[in-house]
Parts: sequence; C-alpha cells; structure tokens
Amino acid sequence: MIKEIAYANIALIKYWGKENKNPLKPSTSSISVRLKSFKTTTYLEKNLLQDEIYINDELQLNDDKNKIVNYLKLLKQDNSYFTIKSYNSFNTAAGLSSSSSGICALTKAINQYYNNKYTLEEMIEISKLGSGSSCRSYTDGYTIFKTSGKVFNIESKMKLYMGAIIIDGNKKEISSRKAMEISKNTSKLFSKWVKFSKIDYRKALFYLRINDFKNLGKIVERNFKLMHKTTVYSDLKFTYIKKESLQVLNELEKLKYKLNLFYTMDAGSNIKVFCLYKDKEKLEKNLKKLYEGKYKILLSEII
Ligand code: 2P0
Repeated sequence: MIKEIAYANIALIKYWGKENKNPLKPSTSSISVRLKSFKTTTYLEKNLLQDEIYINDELQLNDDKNKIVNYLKLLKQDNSYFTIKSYNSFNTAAGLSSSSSGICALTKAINQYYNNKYTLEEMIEISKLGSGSSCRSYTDGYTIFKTSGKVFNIESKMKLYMGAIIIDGNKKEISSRKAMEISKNTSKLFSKWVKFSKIDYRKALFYLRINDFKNLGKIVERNFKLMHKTTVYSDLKFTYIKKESLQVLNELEKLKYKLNLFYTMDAGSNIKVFCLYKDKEKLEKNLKKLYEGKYKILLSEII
C-alpha cells in the first residue's frame, strides 16, 4: 500500500482567477504558507475494476468522483485503476484549502506508484490542473505562485502561527473554481482586483523581506477583502462572508489592541488569524476566551 502526506496551504496574497486554463496561469500572483496541522494522508492501491475514491471513509460519487477521476487521467501512465483513501485532519471543502493538500497528496501517491516517473516540476505542473492552489503545497516556507505559472519559495525571517475560527465546517455551496471563473468573466471589479493585487503582491514580498509583520498584515487584509468583493459585483451576486464572519472580524479588530495579528478569508465563511510564532500562546488563549463553546478553533504551526 502506498502512503503520502501533504499539507494544506493558506494564501496571504490570493490566487483568484485563471488567465489561462491549461497550462494554468493565474490572473494574480499569490503568496502562501503551509499548515503543519492541516494534513491530508492518502493511501493508494491497485483496483482491478475501476477507480474508487474515499474521502474520510466516504465513497465519492457523481461529480465529486468524476472530478478526481478526470484528474487521475492526467497522471496515469497505463490502464491501471486505483482505490484511493484520503483522510483530512480538518474540515473538507469548507474553504480550508483541503483541495490543495488533497491533490498534492494524490499526485505524490500516483508518482510513487509509477516509481517517481515525474520530477517535482512536472508534478507541480499537473497538480495545478487538479487544483490551482495545490501547486503551493509542495514546498515549505513562503511559496509564490506567479502569473507566469512558475512556483518557487522565498526566504523570510518572519515566523508565523495560525488560528482558524470555524464558523461553518460544512461543504461550501459554490466551489471556488466556479466563483473565481464567474468573477473573472462577469465581475465589474475584476480588473481592479488584478491591478491592486499586483501592488499587494509586490508590497507583501517587500514586507516579508524586511520582516515587517504590521505592514504585511495591512496588505493581507486589504487583499482578501477586494477578492471577496469581486463575487458580490459579479453575476453570482454572492459572498462567502457571513454575518457571523463579520462579527468575528470586528472582535479581532478589538483584539488587535492586545495582540499583533492579521486575518484573512478564503472561499468560505471561516477566518484565519495570523500572529508571530512568539505570540502563539497569547493567540490561543484569546481565541479560546472569545470562541470556546461557540466555534471550533484549529491551531497550526507553519511548515
Ligand atoms: C487561494 N483560493 O489563493 C485562493 C483564495 C480560494 C480563495 O486557490 O479552480 O480550489 O482548482 O484552481 O485550488 C482555491 O482554489 O481552485 C484557491 P482551482 P482551488 O488560496
């Protein structure tokens, strides 16, 4: 039995929109970190009849299955079928980036099955077609996914720690793939998003380089807010941000008086809070005080 592990990644500066679908070139360059406690473990063995996919022991059917089977076709070197069992240490498809770790672990598992036929670069290139953000799960540190399609990591002395506040752990209604496509094609704000994101990306790189947490935080927050506005001003007329999310964001603003932090949100209502690693106990204590018994809190180091 083949086993592979991969870690989910969260973007500080977001990938939102596809300039070119195959090969994937994103509309915006993104910067992410990987989360040690947000892990997918994937087991793979040969199946004589068909591909069977389980996520957290649940057999995947219809669209959920087809999506993965279609992705497998890109990786297969022969007519083999597989039984794939994937386990997430966190909520699946709830805007916590389970597709990034899921596709990364699956790609590595198939590569192991074919005796490491693919190089890391080749795996990353194929992986993007399964989930754009998955290409950022292969490398540690701060990972960049550029509009050119290139993926690499950069050095920064800044050591972060993350807490996620789970407002809704269920599967999201609108996939990020669909939301970003409709936003790109119909949002009145999309060109503004691309323009400002370019500035955010450059500034974030600079603040990471000079180890400036406070200014990085301002850019991270402005970046996710504009990303979320693109869906509101698209034909979807929709937002992932729930009223509970807004309430938490307000509370986090107040918490900033006590603790240096910044926050971000992805394609879901859940909130990720970042602090410096040295403040991790303080963050844990404060999030528990605010949300214990109300929302699940997941904590993670960066790997
Ligand atoms: C990101 N997201 O940078 C952004 C922010 C969600 C919000 O990358 O269509 O599921 O498979 O390439 O990888 C989620 O995107 O999208 C994502 P596809 P994916 O993390």
